[in-house]
Amino acid sequence: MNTNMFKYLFSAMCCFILFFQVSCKEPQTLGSPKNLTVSEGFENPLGFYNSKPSFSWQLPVLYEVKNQTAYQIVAATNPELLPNNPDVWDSNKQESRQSTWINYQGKALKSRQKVYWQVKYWNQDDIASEWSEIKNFELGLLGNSEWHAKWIGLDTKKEKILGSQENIIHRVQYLRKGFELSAEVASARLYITAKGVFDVAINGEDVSDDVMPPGYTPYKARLETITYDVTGLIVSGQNTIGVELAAGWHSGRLGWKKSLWIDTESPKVLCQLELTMKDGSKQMILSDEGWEGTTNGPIRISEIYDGETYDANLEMSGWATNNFNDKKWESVEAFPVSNDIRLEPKRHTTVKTKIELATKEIIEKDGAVIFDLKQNMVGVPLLKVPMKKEQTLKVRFAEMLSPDGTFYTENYRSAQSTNYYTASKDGVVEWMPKFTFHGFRYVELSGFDTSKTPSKNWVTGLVQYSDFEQNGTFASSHEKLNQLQNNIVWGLRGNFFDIPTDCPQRDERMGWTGDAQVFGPTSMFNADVYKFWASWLQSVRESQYDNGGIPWVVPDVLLNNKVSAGWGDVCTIIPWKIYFRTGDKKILEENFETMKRWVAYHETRSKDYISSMDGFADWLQPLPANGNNKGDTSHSLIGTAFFAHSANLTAKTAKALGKTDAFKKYNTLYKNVSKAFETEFFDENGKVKEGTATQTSYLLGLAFGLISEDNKAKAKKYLIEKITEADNHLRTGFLGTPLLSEVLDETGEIDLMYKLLFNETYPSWFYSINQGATTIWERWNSYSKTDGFNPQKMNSLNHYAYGAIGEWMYERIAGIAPLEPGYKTIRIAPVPGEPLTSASANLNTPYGEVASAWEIKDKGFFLNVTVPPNTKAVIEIQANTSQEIFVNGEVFKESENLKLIEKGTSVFKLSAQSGSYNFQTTIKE
Ligand code: RAM
Repeated sequence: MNTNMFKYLFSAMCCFILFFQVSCKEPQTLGSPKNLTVSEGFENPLGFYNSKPSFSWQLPVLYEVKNQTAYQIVAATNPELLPNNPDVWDSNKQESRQSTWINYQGKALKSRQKVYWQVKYWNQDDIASEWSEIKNFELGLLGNSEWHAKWIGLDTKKEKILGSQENIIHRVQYLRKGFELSAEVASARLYITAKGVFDVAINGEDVSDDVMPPGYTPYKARLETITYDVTGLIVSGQNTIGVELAAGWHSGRLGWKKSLWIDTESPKVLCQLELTMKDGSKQMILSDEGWEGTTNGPIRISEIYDGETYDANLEMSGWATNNFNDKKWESVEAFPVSNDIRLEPKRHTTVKTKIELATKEIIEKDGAVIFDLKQNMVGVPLLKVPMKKEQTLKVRFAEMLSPDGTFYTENYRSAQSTNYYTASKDGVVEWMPKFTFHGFRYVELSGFDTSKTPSKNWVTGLVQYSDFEQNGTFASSHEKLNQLQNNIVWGLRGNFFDIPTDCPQRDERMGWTGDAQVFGPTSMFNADVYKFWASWLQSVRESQYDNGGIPWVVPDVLLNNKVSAGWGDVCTIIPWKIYFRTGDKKILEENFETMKRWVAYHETRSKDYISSMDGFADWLQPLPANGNNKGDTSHSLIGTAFFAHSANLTAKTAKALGKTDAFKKYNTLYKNVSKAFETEFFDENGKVKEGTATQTSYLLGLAFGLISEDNKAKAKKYLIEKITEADNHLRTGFLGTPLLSEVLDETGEIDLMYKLLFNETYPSWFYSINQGATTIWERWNSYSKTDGFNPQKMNSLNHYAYGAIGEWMYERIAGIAPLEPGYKTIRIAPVPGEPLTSASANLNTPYGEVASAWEIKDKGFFLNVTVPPNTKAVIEIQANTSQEIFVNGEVFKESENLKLIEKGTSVFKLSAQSGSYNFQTTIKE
């Protein structure tokens, strides 16, 4: 036998043995669970906030895994103890289909503790899976008593530098401390926060790439603390820690209330470096009076609204390293940590630079050079510009150019949004501002070395937002609809800068509650923002007034005790929407008290259930008869509608939480307010009474279920009349717009909704796209090619509210919606309509990825659906007979995976187990 033949026979034998083994052996274990997270979607968090977390995982996509019937979680202080000797928690085998939000029930956990955990599941046939990989979480410092450090900083108020609005400017502080370690370090954690914003370095190395930490909370109530693993930065022997500290939201100009800027507290930092040595001993390096500081560093001024000024002549090379002489620096002031402001680990992710945008075009105009990124964005520019010593580079920003090519900055209002950089030598300067951010598409530079020809690589846009990932995609056959989706996503990226902001560029950038309420649901499809919202809702709770009112903005920097209907209702709407999309009851538990107090506040502002709560009404309704930003809809009608809606959501919350009495109470209240609403504002024919009949008044009545069964069809008829009167155009502002699609869809007017969505003329979504929009605008007519900019200065070109249509695009154009909380049952019901020939979306649900993609071609309707494990889907498909439906190439017949549950006149409802399906039907003529 020659060697080749031997090889051949040998390998054939091996194959045979292998095949025999594989085919004869029943699978003993299944593939392990995936995507393990704790609480609101954290993966291996460090400095975690929650000592009673919940656990979630996803089942792998495998033919043999349809559902989970049981699970087991084990947790230990050391990964080596897993899975057999868990010393923290063993859930034991639990018969349960639940694979998300399982509450921890092990030993009490304390600050700094690191817990390792893993999970396994049993499938529908009671076959166990492999254990998952081991994940962990490490708690931060959970209470003020854990802090031994002191608040430190320089008195920056005493210089009395005044800013653009006579606001006190606090110069940026540079603070440092050297320390010596005699032993070798095994592990090091830096716990840190600031009254202001900071950047920290150890031995000259940046500790992180976080942008403006710790972030923005109601500072009088709570400050977030951050934990960094700095083990790799500490050496034995001499070390140095250095902190740059700026005013940020805490001590800078924010909002419009001058009295609040005049007397802001000088920024301070609090940090505690905890070291565990290799010999097991522990040591702490604290912020205290032993630190030195200066304000004579290169960052001279940094304000969120006004921008940053940098003087390279004042650079202090190596200031955060051991070899720096700080003799000329001052000793800092130190203050003990008090109990009145809670120090809690940050409960969502910090802002980071997420995307880099290259300059697409350079425009030279009247001596200035303008860099066009072709995308309205939020963050800072990274500059690489040739300069001559002592030249000062001026960096201006704009969202758009005026028709004559000049910079349009009127809409920044009092925000200067300008950076300055003074060069200390000739050559290319590389710089980016650190403690400010801008909303812009264009960057204008002047003051550089004019002997050099401007080049695109001088300016790169660093896009900054809270560090979350994309959670879904939407695409279609229509270019403008795809641009709209793009604009929605950019609106999200631009206004999720630690808190949900109304706009990112002018002298606001505040957590306007109404805008958040309107856009929140759409954001949840596009990005993984559960933790972002849960965190901000904590700020909402902390900002609620004693009388139950919710302020206009959260954190409340207006401090005017004013409340607006449709704005304050964010505290009922967002928790409910989050619950429905995640299935996590914790969000309801956390917010239930606030909801009740808000509804009680509604009650105090109404008589016989009719509200007198004022507010911004249907803000920025287009073409208002009265010319007012508040639109034409009756304020009392709006107030009463939201009173009813919030009572209803509170009732639903009570029900979900098993609180029967509370459910009855709020449900009765909802019914009473609804009845009063209809009697007060609608006549017996379902028509809105004189003076208040707007699209929005009908939408509110229909969307919130406030119109009696008998009158619904009539009210709908009047709504359609209103739309027809407007030549099939919308006439809705902030409050009405998100309800349009919902109401028209539910009342069977999908064609009309398609008409509104695909309108090209004002007012419509595509109108702004036709004028060149790359984000969602504040107004339906912020700009037009023929008339230029809206003359009002309140004219943001990056305001996410009208992007609320995104929810309907996912849920109905592509067709993915939850039927049960958390997508345990999914509704796949796309509604194809002219002019689309295809649409698709995918979405990361708590159970895994759902996909729906349809296409019309050659008189056929093709639908591809993916249903994740441990869920089921109800798929609605149009056909006249089941013979017309083809599944994976064959005529539909019932199987274990796919059952017919309802046959309407032309729609078949199928129940589908997890898996992938290709449907095909014939298009009806
Ligand atoms: C504007 C804000 C916000 C809106 C309020 C009423 O100043 O930008 O969008 O909610 O007014």
